[in-house]
Parts: sequence; structure tokens; C-alpha cells
Amino acid sequence: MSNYSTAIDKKWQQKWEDTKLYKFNPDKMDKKLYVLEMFSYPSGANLHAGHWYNYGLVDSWARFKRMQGYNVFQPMGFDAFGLPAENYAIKTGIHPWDSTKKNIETMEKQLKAMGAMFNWDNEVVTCDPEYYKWTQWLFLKLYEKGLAYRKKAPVNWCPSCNTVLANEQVQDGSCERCGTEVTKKDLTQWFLKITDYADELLEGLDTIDWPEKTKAMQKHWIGRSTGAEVTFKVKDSSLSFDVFTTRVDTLFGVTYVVLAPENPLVDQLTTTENKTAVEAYKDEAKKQSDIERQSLTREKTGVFSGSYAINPINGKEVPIWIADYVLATYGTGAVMAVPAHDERDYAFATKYNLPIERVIAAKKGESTLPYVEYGVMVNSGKFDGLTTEEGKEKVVEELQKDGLGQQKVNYRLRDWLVSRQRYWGAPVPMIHCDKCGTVPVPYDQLPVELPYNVEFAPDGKSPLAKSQEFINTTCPKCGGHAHRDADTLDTFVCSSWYYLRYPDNKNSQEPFNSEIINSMLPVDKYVGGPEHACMHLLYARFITKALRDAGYLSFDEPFLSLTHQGLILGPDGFKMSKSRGNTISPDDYIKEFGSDVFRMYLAFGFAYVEGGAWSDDGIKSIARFIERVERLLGSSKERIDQGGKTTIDKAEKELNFWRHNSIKAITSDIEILQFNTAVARLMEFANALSKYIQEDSINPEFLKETVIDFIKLIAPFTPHFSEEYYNSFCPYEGADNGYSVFNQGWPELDEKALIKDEVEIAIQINGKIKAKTNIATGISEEEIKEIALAEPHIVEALEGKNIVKVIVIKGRLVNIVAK
Ligand code: ANZ
Ligand code: ZN
Repeated sequence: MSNYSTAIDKKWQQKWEDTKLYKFNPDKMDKKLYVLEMFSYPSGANLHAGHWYNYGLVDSWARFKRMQGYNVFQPMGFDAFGLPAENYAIKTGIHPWDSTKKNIETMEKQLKAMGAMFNWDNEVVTCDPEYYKWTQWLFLKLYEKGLAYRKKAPVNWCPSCNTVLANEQVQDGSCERCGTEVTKKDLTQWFLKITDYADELLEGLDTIDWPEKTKAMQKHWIGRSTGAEVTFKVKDSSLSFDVFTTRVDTLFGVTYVVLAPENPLVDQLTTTENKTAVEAYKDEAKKQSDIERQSLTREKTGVFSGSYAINPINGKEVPIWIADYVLATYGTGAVMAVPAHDERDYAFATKYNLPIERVIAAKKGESTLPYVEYGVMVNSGKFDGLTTEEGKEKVVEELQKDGLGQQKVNYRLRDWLVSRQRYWGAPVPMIHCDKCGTVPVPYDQLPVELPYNVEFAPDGKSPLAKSQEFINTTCPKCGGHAHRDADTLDTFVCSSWYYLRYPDNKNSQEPFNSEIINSMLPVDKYVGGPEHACMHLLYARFITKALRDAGYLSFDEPFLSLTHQGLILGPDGFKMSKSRGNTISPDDYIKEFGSDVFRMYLAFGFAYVEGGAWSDDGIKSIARFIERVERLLGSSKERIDQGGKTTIDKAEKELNFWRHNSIKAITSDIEILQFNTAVARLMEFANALSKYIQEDSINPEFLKETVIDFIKLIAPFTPHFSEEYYNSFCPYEGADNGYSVFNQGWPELDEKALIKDEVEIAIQINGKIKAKTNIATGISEEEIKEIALAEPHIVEALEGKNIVKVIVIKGRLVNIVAK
């Protein structure tokens, strides 16, 4: 039976709290370590195994760092605004504020039962007016700096969530949250100008220690593309339009041009006889998602506008078509089509019988079209013979002379749409006045409080618009009647800066004191799910850079090092969900096994970045291991108390080897969050310990030192258990924090202990291993030869042979050449 139980958990949690053990020390900034986990979303009312996996094991890492002498800051809080609470309210009638508050209380209790070193004094809750006041401040600052603007645009609309979505929230054409297919709506919305930082967001990726895959995803999302913008004049008209191309070297191969159906020029260019067909086509295009429209395999469609454009390089007239494979929102919403060298243009040209003209020479054996090919330019007048790369430069130079072309960089990244037509969020701090237009709420009037009594059942309009009490106000400029903006901010705005609030969370004068934040940040280690790659993690980087440029921050990147933990699946190998009935409730297991067993199982059962399926057998085996360690520590204590000899012998050397071997391996494993192998090493170390205490006579001093190292090494995984045993071996009477194992240093490695007195060497005959034997280290080559030749297997194998040569490779092998 185990002595370890939740009673021990509670005892130490109380003691830690009473002695403020984990308080951050502002006088020890040279060793500060800001450890951050993505804060939790208080929707499910309960902490699940995944939270534990993220928070519990990062806490293990932080404890390890603390024992190494770091001054750890590890805050926790709640990302408390958002749709789930609101949808829950619609279903049950319980107000989001009430349900959120209750959920937070439950989750706080559960988080405390974990026994993590959270700095609870620094908690932030984003739906608290004391927090969202500063979210609104942030919005106003961005507005002041020209980084927030309002515009009418075709935006993504989720008909089920009844709100607009940012591009980042649309995944494969569907709503990231509910999976409903997203439609387009023309709406006036607020945007943040993240595109101003596109280049810096790209370049900064080279300076941070993040998973390569996440960096690649951000890179792709930003989608920097270098090319040229080329101006085509419309024949017999004063109109002209630009196209964006990455292959200006193929300009001589343009046989038609295409406008996106939404391009505003379409109406002006369409001739009378083509009007009906074009109108019908435009209507049809509205129904297609951008994803479908970009598909390479989808059948191309389009209509002729009736007008012609003039190729600026050779004056050739080419027909202007309208087709939905050109997107309105990328580049200029118009392309020059080169069917000989572009796959989509080729498909389109073949379907509509448009000419195809090759302008890049074919490689040997590649005479058939289509292909997209880099090589030597042909049929391009004076540019013939240039490579594509040279051509790109020279053609633009030529166009530039006439003001008809220039180098251009394009991005896939769009500005971040932040207004939402929902209730449960921070109100957009703006006022609309008939006379003065859009006027920001003065800073001293923040927060714009979210009213409690609001009819929030969704009907596609902003619920706040229906609250007379909220919406009616006076204009800060002219004092006349005006109304407040009825939208709320995307919850990703709240989470884009929370890590800046933690260290100075009580500041009521400003969102944070710059001096404090500049000394506490950047965050040294950030851990959270990979699903945030192109949303939260991109937004937070943008906001950091924007606030830096506004003079509030002195660093460029918020998160220096990032790790994504894996996913813990249900016992059936599927993602845990209530409907599947495969969820694991941490609370039940903790009641049965104690929080340390639960945590250690998560550490041992999975490769941290991979995760895997929960196993009851797995946690039981960890419970047995802890029981074994208890017995081991108990017997060790008895033997230490008995006393014994003090000389050093072989058994002791062997245990000392395991001790330092464990220190070395566990230190490097935990460092890189490789917890499962670290625990495996602890198990090996336990085996060595139990072997030693069975010796007839032991060295009690040495045993005690070794046992304490063991307790320290296991402490990051079993904090309560280790505190209990550390104190039983080293009772402490002082009044300060000296009692805690977490205030003792991490065990020190003695490399000398790893050098074995004996090494195993292989003995070969003619290159084939015939035997292995142990030899003392430090003996001469001659002695090694002698031992090898005397080995019984070797003697036998050499019978009747002549020894030609004996080669000794010290410490590893002896090769005997014999005929
Ligand atoms: C002529 C050409 C010839 C092109 C060729 C490609 C190959 P990325 O790399 O993604 O930036 N394009 C430009 N604007 C577009 C839009 N709004 N909708 C759909 N396609 C558009 O792609 C740039 C290329 O995609 C451009 O270069 C243009 O086609 C097309 F052998 O111009 B190219
Ligand atoms: Zn006004």
C-alpha cells in the first residue's frame, strides 16, 4: 500500500501557499525565466487530460529549471470571451458572465489540485473589465497609428455562428469552429493592418526557436511572392488595368487577359452584346468559394467581355475575358494569360479555343504542351536567348521606361478582420456620429462596458445594436447624439497581448509598465497546441511589433522558444469527446492515485510532442512504480540509520555510475522536454539503488547522498511526493523556504563517475568477432594482447593456425590476423 495520496498533495500545496514558495523574485532578473502555457478557455467547465498534459508537464520543466537556479515566472489565466459561452447561454438561458465565472472557479480549483508553480497573483481573465479596458486601449492605439481601419468588403460569413470570420478562421472553405460552409457577404468591418508587417513577420521567423513546421505554415500563410505589375491599356478606351505576374519573362506569350468577375472594371469593359452573359456569369461566380475557384482540377469557365487589351511589350491586341479562376482578392484581380507556360491558362485556352504561343524553348523531349518551364526565351524579339531569370529583369526595365511596368511583391496575407456580430466580447471602442463620422472613444472613458442585460439570441445582427442603453451616446467631438459601434472584438484580439499583461496585471494606469515588461519579456518558453500556428501565434507577433513601433516595447518577438505538445486521445485511440464517451476525467484519477501519479504517467506514457492514446494499465504501472520507490526509500532510510562501513567498494562504484549516468541523461532529456525517456532513466536508477541496498554492508553517507539525488531527479514529475520524502531524509527546522526540495540545487554531475574501471572489448579473428571479455582500463597494449590470446574461445579457435599479426584498438577491440 502506498503512503502517497491526495492528503500529501494538499499538505504541500498548503505549505507552498503559506510560505509563498513560488513567488517571483524581482531582484534576481539575471536569472529570470518566463515560462508560458497557452491560457485556458473556460468553456468546458472542466479541465481535461489535455490541459494536464500541457500545464502539468510544462510545470515539470519549469521546476527543473528552478532547481537549476532560474527565477521562474509561470502565470496562468483565462481566455474568457468567445462563442462557446454565448452559445451555451442561448441553449440554457444561463448568462455568459455567470457561466464563465462559475467555470473559472471550477477550473482554478482543478488547476490548484495539479500543484503547479503558477503565480496566481498575476492571473488575468480577459472578460474582466479591468482587462478588456486595455484590449480596447490596444485597439485605439492601433487606430491612432493607422493600423486599424473600417472598410466595406466581401467578407467571410458563417451562417451558423452568425458572424463574420477572419481569413485565418476559414479552413478549407468552412468555419474553423463549427465546420459550416462559409459564404461571402458585403459588410463594413474593422480590420487590423497586419499586412504592414508582412516582411518583418517573415524575416523574424529566422530569429526564433520554433518548430520548423509551424514556421513553414506561417511562411506559407504570409505567402510572399516577387514578380511584376504590368499595365495593359484597353483598346479604343482611356481605361487601363494592371496585372500581377511572377513570370514577366513570358509577356510575349500572352494570348488573352482575364479579369476576376468582381473586378470593378468588368462592367465598364463589357460591350452591350455581352452584358447578359457577363451578368449571369458574375452571379454564378458569387456562389463559388475561393478554394473551389483556385482548384487546378476543376473545369475552367469564363465569358468574353467583348473588349481587347494591348500588350505593352509588342502592341499586340488580346481579348479580355472574365473568369473565376482569377481571384478578386489576390494581386490586382487580373492576370495576363500565357497558356503555353501556365497550367490553368492552358486548360482555359484549350477549352475556349484561344491561341497558345510558346516563348520559352522546350527542353529535349519536351515538345508537347502544357508545361511550366524555366529555360531560354524564344519568340520574344530582342530578348531571345536570355534565361528566364535574366528576362524577368530586362523585360521590366523595358516596361519601366514607358511607365507600364514595375517590380512588385505580393502577399497572400490579408488584413486581420477583427469585428464580430456577437455579444460575448470586448465592445469595439468607437462611436459613429452623423456629423463627425467615426470617432474613437476617449482613453479616459475606457472601458466601454459590455452591458449585462442584452437580448443575444443571434439573428445576424450585432446583439449590442438592440440595447438602447448601450448604443445611444453622445459624440465626444461635437457633443451631439451619436451611437456606439455595436460589434465586439474577435477573442483573438484579447489573446494577442495577454502575455504582456501578466507581469504587471494590477496596473490600473496603463496596460503595463514598459520598464517591467521589457525586463520580463520576451517569453523564454511557450508551450501550446499547434492549431494556433496561423492565428494566435501570428497575431501575437504582429501586436508585439506594432506596440514596439508605438514605443511601448523594446523587443521584436514575443516568444523566443516554442513547443507544441501532442494530443492525448481517448483509450480507443480517438480524439476525446463527450459524444464518443471516451473522455478521461483527471479528477477521478487524481482521487484514486494522487496528482503526482497522474502527472508522471503523462510524462512517461507519451513522447511529449506526439501524445497518444490513454491507457489505464499505463497509469497503474506508474502507481506501482511509485509504491516501489516508497519501499525503496523506506529500506534505504533503515539502512542509513543502521550505519555501516565507510570504505568504497565495487558495488558503491557501480551505483555511483548509475547515479551520475542518470543525472547526465535526465538533465539533457528534460531540457528538451523529452519526459518519457527521463522517467525511464529514473526507473533504471531505482533498480541500481535497490540492488545496492541489498549488499551485506553499505556506506550510509554515500547512500544518503545518492538517495537525495534520486529524490531531486524525480521531483519535477512528483513534486508533492518528493517534498514529503525530501523532508523525511532532511528534516528542516528553519522558518524560511529552506524546507523545500525545489530550493535545493539540481544534482551535480561528476563526469569521473562515468568512467568505468573495466571496459568490455571484442576479440576478433580475421575481422570476425569471436569473443568478448572485460579488461581493466589503463593496462598496456602488451597486456591486452596477452589477455586476448589467452581467452578460452580464442585459444580454441586458433588451434592449428598461425598468428600473423595482433592489432589492438585501445578500449574497443583486438583483431588477430591468422592463417
Ligand atoms: C503570367 C504567368 C505565366 C504566370 C506563367 C504564371 C506562370 P503566386 O506565385 O501565387 O504569386 N495570378 C496573379 N494574380 C492572380 C489572381 N488574382 N488570381 C489567380 N491567379 C493570379 O502566383 C502568381 C501568378 O498567379 C501570376 O503569374 C499570375 O499568373 C497568377 F508561365 O502571370 B502568372
Ligand atoms: Zn459628432
